[in-house]
Amino acid sequence: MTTSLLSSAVSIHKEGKSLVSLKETSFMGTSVGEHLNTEFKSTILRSKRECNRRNGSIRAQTAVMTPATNRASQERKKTLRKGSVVITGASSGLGLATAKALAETGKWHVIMACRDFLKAERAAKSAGMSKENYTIMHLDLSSLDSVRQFVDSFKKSGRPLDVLVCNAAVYQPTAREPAFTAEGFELSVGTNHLGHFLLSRLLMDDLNKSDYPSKRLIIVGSITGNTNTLAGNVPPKANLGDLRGLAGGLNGLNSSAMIDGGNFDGAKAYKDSKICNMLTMQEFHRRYHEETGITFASLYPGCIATTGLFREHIPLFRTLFPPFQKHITKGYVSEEESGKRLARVVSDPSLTKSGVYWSWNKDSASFENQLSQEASDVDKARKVWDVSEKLVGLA
Ligand code: LMG
Ligand code: NDP
Ligand code: PMR
Repeated sequence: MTTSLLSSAVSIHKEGKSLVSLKETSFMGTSVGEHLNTEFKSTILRSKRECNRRNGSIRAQTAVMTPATNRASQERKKTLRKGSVVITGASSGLGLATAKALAETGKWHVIMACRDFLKAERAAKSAGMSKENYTIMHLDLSSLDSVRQFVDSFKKSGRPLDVLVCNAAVYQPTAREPAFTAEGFELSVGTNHLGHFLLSRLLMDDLNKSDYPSKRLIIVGSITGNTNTLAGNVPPKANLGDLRGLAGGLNGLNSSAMIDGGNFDGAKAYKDSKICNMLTMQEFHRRYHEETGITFASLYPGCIATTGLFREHIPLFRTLFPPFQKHITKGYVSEEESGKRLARVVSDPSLTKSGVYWSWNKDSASFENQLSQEASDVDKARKVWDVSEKLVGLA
């Protein structure tokens, strides 16, 4: 234990470069550097704000000079229709809590994209969501046919798409052998990354067509995929290597089931899939933000230690993990709180910045967090995109 603690500590140190190492190191989910350079950042922010205010006032004056436009925009504000948001994996945990938080406002219609219709219906009912605020549609992310069928049915439904939340995930920490998706990809990466990759690519047009004031694509990430944090240094660590396994199709036959080509490890596969999620969000941002105005974002919602994500872990872990996170790391958040956080990333008018990985501090205030070196590697993001495109049949 001491040895691994020490060696992990060394590896953190090695990864960074002097001051950078301090800046990039997060402890308990909050960047250490965040505290150190708050002063510095707030100075920059202040001057940026000054600048915005100046530009803003010019814009405001223009608006006053064109009363017709002004009236039109006021009119639009008054009649702002309900937002339409698709949330994958909304039948439990974070997805359900987010659906509930959004539905409760009365301003959103939530399309719960779930693999188990009955479970989703029961979950929505027991969360107290009223019928007019949600629709359940079938989606099994571990089958690309199902993803395509979902997209077809969604398009036929005629509903607009204002926000898409890629939230569903599986975690197989105790599996000795890999399991596979319908197309034969290792299950965690196949579901968490490839299923969502195809889904979001196929729904880009619909998002782009939305006339909602702020359209967004949100892909849930996590701290454990980020090796610039303590949590990300608990073995096995995420690492995509040179993507040889992914390029080979993750089928465990003529290629490894792991992205980096190594031996199967369920916990690592999950963490790798989260890196892919965070890289994909950034690649979307680079390719589409300017042209479409869509906001692309990822987040670490906090450690929601009680969700179904840990259903396959050993009972001892499931018993000890919540008190460990509550009392020792203090990284714990309730499902309700995490749902409010994600709901803000969906709907808060102040969280429109694109390309951001959001996290929250202890007072539940959001901040733009730093991703690890690998999770922000531009070259790797492009490669993951290109290889994934081939695997899901888009290229
Ligand atoms: C792997 O094991 C499994 O092999 C794999 O199959 C998969 O499950 C994977 O990530 C999932 O885990 C990881 C394993 C070993 O971790 C454990 O088994 C520990 C389980 C922890 C669960 C909770 C423990 C509870 C403890 C007691 C709580 C009691 C409750 C309390 C109530 C409270 C009352 C008040 O992991 C290891 O190998 C251990 C090594 C851990 C390494 C940690 C990494 C550290 C790195 C870095 C150091 C940096 C230093 C900075 C420090 C700053 C300090 C100020
Ligand atoms: P849950 O297991 O509670 O929720 C996961 C959801 O994904 C469930 O609704 C599940 O459906 C669904 N799902 C799984 N496989 C598929 C599939 N093949 N097709 C469609 N839906 C599927 O876990 P969480 O709420 O904790 O996880 C939600 C997100 O939060 C994940 O992206 C996870 O990585 C992330 N996260 C979680 C953290 C935590 O501490 N819990 C921390 C950081 C990030 P079903 O109900 O049918 O099983
Ligand atoms: Mg971790 C320092 C804080 C911290 C935080 C915020 C998390 C979050 N974890 C922390 C620390 C530690 N964890 C330490 C010191 C240990 C060794 C005792 C530890 C262990 C541990 C295990 C075995 N942690 C875990 C596991 C899991 O199986 C979970 C996992 O890796 O799932 C992939 C997990 C998690 N710890 C977290 C979070 C958020 C998770 C789970 C989920 C996720 O990343 O999506």
